[in-house]
Amino acid sequence: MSEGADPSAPPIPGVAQLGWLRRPGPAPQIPPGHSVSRVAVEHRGAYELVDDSGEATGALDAGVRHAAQTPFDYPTVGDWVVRSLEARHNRRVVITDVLERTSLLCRRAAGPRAWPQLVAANADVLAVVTTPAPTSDAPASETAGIGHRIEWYLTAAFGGGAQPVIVLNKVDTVSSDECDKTVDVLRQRLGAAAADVPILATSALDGRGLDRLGALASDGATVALSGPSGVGKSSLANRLAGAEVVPVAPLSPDGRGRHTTVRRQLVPVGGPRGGTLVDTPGLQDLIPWGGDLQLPPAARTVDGLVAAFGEIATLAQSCRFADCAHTAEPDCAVTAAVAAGELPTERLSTYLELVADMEIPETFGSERAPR
Ligand SMILES: Nc1nc2c(ncn2[C@@H]2O[C@H](COP(=O)(O)OP(=O)(O)OP(=O)(O)O)[C@@H](O)[C@H]2O)c(=O)[nH]1
Ligand SMILES: [Mg+2]
Ligand SMILES: [Zn+2]
Repeated sequence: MSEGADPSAPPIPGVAQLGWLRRPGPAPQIPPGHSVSRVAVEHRGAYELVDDSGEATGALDAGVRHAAQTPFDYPTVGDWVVRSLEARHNRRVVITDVLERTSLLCRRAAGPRAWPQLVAANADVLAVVTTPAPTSDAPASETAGIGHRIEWYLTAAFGGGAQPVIVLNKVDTVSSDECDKTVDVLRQRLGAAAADVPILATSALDGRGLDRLGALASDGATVALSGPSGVGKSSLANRLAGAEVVPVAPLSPDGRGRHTTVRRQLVPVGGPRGGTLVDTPGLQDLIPWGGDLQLPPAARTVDGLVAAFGEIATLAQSCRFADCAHTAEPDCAVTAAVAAGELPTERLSTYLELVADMEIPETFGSERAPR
């Protein structure tokens, strides 16, 4: 329990491992007959909750549901919620409040309409899982994992208040030279962000590097695992949990993932001094939500785009126009850097695509959530 909490109050069953002690600020007032739990799994209209006293299924209080305007008002995996101790309807406890988030990973859902999909709340770290070159003759930049736009994940993490790390999994499938080469390619690819983004080499098969990943998910910290299908997110979660908590399936014959994981799920790892992982379904690309994430100001210490594309942000200060789009404008310092070979073309094209995809129509927010 946080400092300043009433010592005579019943112990709040938000356990250290689930991250309750990491929450900043004073402990919230919990009404009598209620306690706090963390959302482990989200179903349509129901939530699997975990806390010290075990597991429960919760449903959103009707008043909270009616007041909800956008997807940000609904609980998501990783959220801390206030819930009734007693089950009321259909043996479900009632969720009466969603506590303020310390971070939020949010993507723009696929489809013609811009709509935010909350991926995980209160994650301290976003681990972007990828894989090294599967064969020695494949160029390192065209590997299964690195083909996706890794900077987009970093933008979502930085902008949502989570620390990104890159996890290069399946290093047992390549030589140590190939692994080193892939790490170098990744570092170059990340430009100025490379200094702020650790790269971990792991194998869920032989256990290499798992201590480093496990160390990130200790002392109540939450690590969300994201990345394309088949890179081994669920295998890493199971390995660190020491049990088959989430399903894993073989790759299809062409070496692609099968989208085995179909739901986001909190996976406690490492015992009482440990933390939690969030296993997520494979995503070929993650378009960060470009609108307001409704986080407290302290959670958004950096703008995601600036943090993920620092060298472009620096160059842009020398463009002639303050609102330069870095495409065909005269005296554009960014396109000039590309022409001079100082900024990789792919880095700028990834950036421009991202800026276009993150655009949010003005009308968002005035519509009701589609549930
Ligand atoms: N050689 C090797 N195989 C691995 C490793 N990690 C996972 N695999 C295998 O890769 C396949 C896919 O693993 P998953 O853990 O299901 O991958 P995922 O990222 O969770 O995939 P989705 O749930 O579809 O997003 C399985 O056959 C695993 O056994 C690893 O470190 N080395
Ligand atoms: Mg999986
Ligand atoms: Zn410019």
